[in-house]
Amino acid sequence: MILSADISATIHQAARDAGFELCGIAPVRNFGELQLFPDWIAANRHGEMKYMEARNQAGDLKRASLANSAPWARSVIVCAINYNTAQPYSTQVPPTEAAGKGWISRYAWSQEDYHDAVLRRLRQLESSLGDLLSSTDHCPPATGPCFRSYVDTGPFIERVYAKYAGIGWIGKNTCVINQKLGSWLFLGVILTSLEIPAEAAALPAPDRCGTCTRCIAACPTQAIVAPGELDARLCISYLTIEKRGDIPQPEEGRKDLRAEMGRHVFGCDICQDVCPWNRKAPVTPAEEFQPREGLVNPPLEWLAEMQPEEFRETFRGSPIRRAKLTGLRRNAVIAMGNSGDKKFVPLLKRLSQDDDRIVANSAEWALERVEAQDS
Ligand code: B12
Ligand code: SF4
Ligand code: SF4
Repeated sequence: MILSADISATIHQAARDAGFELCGIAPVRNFGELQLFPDWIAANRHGEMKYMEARNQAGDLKRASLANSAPWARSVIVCAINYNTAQPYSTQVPPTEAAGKGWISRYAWSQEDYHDAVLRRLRQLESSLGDLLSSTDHCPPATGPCFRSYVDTGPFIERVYAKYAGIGWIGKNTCVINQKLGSWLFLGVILTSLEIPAEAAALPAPDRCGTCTRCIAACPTQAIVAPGELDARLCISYLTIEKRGDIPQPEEGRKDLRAEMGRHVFGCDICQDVCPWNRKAPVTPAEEFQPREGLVNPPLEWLAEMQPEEFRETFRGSPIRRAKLTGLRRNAVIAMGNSGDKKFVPLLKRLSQDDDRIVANSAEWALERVEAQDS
């Protein structure tokens, strides 16, 4: 039989064996950060991400507390894996190399979709823990599910549990940052009905942002409205990945979001690129996170003209499918407008007649923008 004090060490070792760099265990509590969530939703900061509004039968927001979404859970095992690769940061690409090219964020150019890559490892961890613990009195079969693994899809805010599991602190850019590894980390979470003894749980990592505000200053859309508080509706990551339809036209007193998207075609890394804790971030040897050919600085014409079959082929098993073909083409067309490069004029003229109304609308905007540039 495994003694309580050994469980934490057993879990950490099994996580390392499954390929995670970091692992920690958080207790289930109503942490202060979770209490900010209902106001965040009430302020509509989640935009069109309606799944974040999910409520349980009692009408409580699921993500606000595990008591609302998984009342059987007693502890949260949080694992993290480094996905950084030996590629330049978006803020470091020389203008000559960036010209006419888009930017796909670091997490998304990978060989394998991170959801699959992380879930595979979580399942391995789950199964070794199941084997190790099933014979002990910690996990009697009658108590129902002992482990449930999630990457992104669980109805809870992973980063809050990552903080209390000691993985890292939540930076002013809202990302979890580890002192040694930086923030290029995917999180994977296993909820468990196992009561892991409090003394074995890690302490929350101390906040090491200090007086730095680089991420806030560098964000092109001012989406970080206060330290640690993001208005997703302004975030380029949201606009390029989650936002369906047209990118909204400028509101009173605000700059044009399309113009601020720059050359981003999927996601955005700026607030992490400028973070001093990523200056010496190590790179991963994991094959599945290495970039697919053609996805670092991809040519904008290629993306803007992509057809359904090529989209399916190119992005099979890639998180980029989430933007859908329309979204990716829309983003590429907007990036052409932002390039100011007149070589795109003939293509933009053609695309302004595209059958896809969203692409056509964006092309009209881009055409106007390119033509307005001084020759
Ligand atoms: C929805 C979502 C998004 C949305 C919204 C992001 C956001 N900040 O909320 C969008 C599409 C914009 C997005 C973008 C990105 N995402 Co995302 N995303 C998620 C997802 C699915 C849910 C996050 C969530 O619940 N947000 C809700 C808000 C309220 O949470 P939060 O910002 O963390 O909120 C806390 C603070 O804001 C604070 N707070 C709230 N109000 C206030 C007010 C004040 C005054 C203060 C001080 C604090 C404060 O308390 C909050 C908790 O209530 C998670 C996976 C998961 N299930 O958790 C991945 C996740 C957070 N994303 C991830 C990644 C990698 C990204 C991107 C880097 C991808 C990219 N390159 O484009 C960017 C990063 C942008 C950024 N700066 O956050 C990783 C983060 C890993 C890490 N190291 O932190 C996660 C954990 C996925 C994973 N499994 O690895 N994402
Ligand atoms: S991901 Fe980009 S747009 Fe979003 S908060 Fe960070 S810098 Fe701003
Ligand atoms: S850039 Fe500075 S303020 Fe922003 S997350 Fe990194 S250390 Fe914190």
